[in-house]
Amino acid sequence: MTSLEEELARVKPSGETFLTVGVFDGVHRGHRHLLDLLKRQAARAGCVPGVVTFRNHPVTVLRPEAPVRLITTVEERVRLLQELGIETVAPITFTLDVSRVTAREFVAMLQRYLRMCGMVVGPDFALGHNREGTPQVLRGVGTELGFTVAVASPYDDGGIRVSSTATRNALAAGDIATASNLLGRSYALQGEVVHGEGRGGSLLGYPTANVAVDHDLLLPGDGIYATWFHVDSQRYQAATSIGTRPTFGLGERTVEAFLLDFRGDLYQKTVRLEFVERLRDEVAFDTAEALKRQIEIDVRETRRVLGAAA
Ligand code: RBF
Ligand code: MG
Repeated sequence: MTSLEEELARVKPSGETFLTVGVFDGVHRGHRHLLDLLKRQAARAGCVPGVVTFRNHPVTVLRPEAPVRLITTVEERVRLLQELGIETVAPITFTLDVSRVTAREFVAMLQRYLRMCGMVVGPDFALGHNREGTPQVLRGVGTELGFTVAVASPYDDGGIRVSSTATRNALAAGDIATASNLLGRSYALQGEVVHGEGRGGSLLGYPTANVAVDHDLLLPGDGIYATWFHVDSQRYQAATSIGTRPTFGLGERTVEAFLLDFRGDLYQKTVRLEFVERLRDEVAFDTAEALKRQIEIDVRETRRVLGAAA
């Protein structure tokens, strides 16, 4: 058995499945349009709706020189898909070996291991080696092997392109409103609170929770953001800084949240930062004093923004 087959064999669907295949990064509004069709088709055929999703982005394997950072971790994608009623989610690892599997071999595996009775694909979809498995080719294979192929209409939002790439571009520019609009929910980052340098508390009087984020995740562009900090089913207002802290000489890029109304130990907790609005660029201040005065303003701005949004 190949490792792809092993991953597929681990999934135990509760019945025959209607499937779609893709990264589904962000699980954005365009994805949900396709998933709605998938759920309808599955119900009509008496099958379970399922998604085969790549853990890693295929582009990072096919063109390592052009790395793509993800909007959502595979764990978040699985959770979001399940919340949408996708009963069977099969995460698979994209490798060079997987890239060489023909479309026909691939769908035969989906039939064998996931009991696929039908597929839903997007209009620009192509599967398998050299993207040979276009919707038309898949239909032909389906007729032979015994599964149906439905093609979703392009998702149209009054001419706005809803895509993972558009969402990544908005995030990189710090445009949280556009990113959240494309996603159809507030953009958020998840991570674990780790130890920082301790300078925020001792030198600045603004101790921060440093949030360690998966290395293959995209971060919003460097800058200061008004955020909600979710931990232990509570949420707190937080002024969050993403950047290299040039005031103190360039360091590693960190995500640091100053919680406005909370003092206490958060180390090792898994937290979620919900981004509401970008407040400003990160600045190299001449003195710690000057930065401190600016953070005071950031805190006021954060209260204003989140007070209005609450
Ligand atoms: N560091 C900078 O070098 N420039 C900034 O403009 C800056 N703005 C910040 C704004 C807020 C609200 C917070 C919480 C931190 C900011 N920092 C900034 C990061 C700060 O330097 C860092 O938290 C401490 O040095 C501890 O690592
Ligand atoms: Mg800190």
